[in-house]
Amino acid sequence: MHATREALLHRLSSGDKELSGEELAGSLGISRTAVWKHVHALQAEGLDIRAERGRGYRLYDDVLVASLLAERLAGLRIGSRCMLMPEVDSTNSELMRLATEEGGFAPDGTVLLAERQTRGRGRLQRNWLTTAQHSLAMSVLLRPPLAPTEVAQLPLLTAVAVQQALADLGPLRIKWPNDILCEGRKLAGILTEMRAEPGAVHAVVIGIGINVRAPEGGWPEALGNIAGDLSSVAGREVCRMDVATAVLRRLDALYNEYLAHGFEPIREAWWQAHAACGQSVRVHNGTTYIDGIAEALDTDGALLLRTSGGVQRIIAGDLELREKQ
Ligand code: BT5
Repeated sequence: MHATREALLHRLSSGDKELSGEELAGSLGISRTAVWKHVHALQAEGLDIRAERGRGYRLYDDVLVASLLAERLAGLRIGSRCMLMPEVDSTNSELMRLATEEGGFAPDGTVLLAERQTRGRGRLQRNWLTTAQHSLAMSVLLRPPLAPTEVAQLPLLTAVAVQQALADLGPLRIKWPNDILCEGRKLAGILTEMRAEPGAVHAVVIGIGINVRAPEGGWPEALGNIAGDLSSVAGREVCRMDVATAVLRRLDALYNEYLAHGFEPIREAWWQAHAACGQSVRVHNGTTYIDGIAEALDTDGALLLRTSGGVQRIIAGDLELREKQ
């Protein structure tokens, strides 16, 4: 985006009141006429910026601004570089390319957000729906000092970060392995990918998709009974920049705690937030259904399931809650 327009959006997104043409001109180092021209250009791009006579300009859209996010995450590892793209295939794929392709420059802590994903991905080749202006699609690059086997702990840590960061909005629970639910509806999902060779991890990309508002016109039929959104849960309009900031700050704090103290405190927090501790569940592991009681989370993220034949370790799959939450 044009640098002055990004700076203008940064200023307009920072507060919740009108800013006069004079204030904006002063802080951006341009004339009031130039402010007016840039506002017009942004309006022509479809942004809802209104000029109130005698008071100034106000932004009514929930806009993502990379420089504002970087400012809010200043000094943290996560957000050391923040990028926003209007459209990508998948923020995970794009960030992995930026991290690993020849000349790949993206440093540890890089955050990539996109307004639209043309091939948003879930686990196991599934699709993830991102709706422009209503969803958050973001990926975080880490270059962790971990063994490849320990990387499986990072999506669990991320689920805890999302659950804790947004807990004020409603009673959010984690569903193994990486869903964030509220009253049985999925509000967010996490997809972690890595490039490694035996003994060395080069790049881990953690993708987080969050439904901040439902799509206009409602969810597509396939998601109608599954998906939920934060604004409905909170009973008010939730702002995407605030959600992104809260989640990434919490992720940064938990990741530092994890590097300093290991997985145990994270595992405990994860288990406390899990929707089915000690409850009856059914797991589909790709080939069969296994019924049992969710008994614990193993250190590598496997779910320990007490079945009629003893405790089974479930490494991957989908979990169905058998009891009402
Ligand atoms: C996930 O997979 O939940 C991981 C989703 C990760 C998405 C982020 S967005 C940023 C980054 N870039 C990417 O390309 N991906 C990451 P899984 O557990 O496999 O769940 C996928 C299933 O969730 C689908 O098969 C649908 O049933 C359902 N689903 C798809 N879109 C959804 C949505 N927006 N809200 C709720 N459920 C959805």
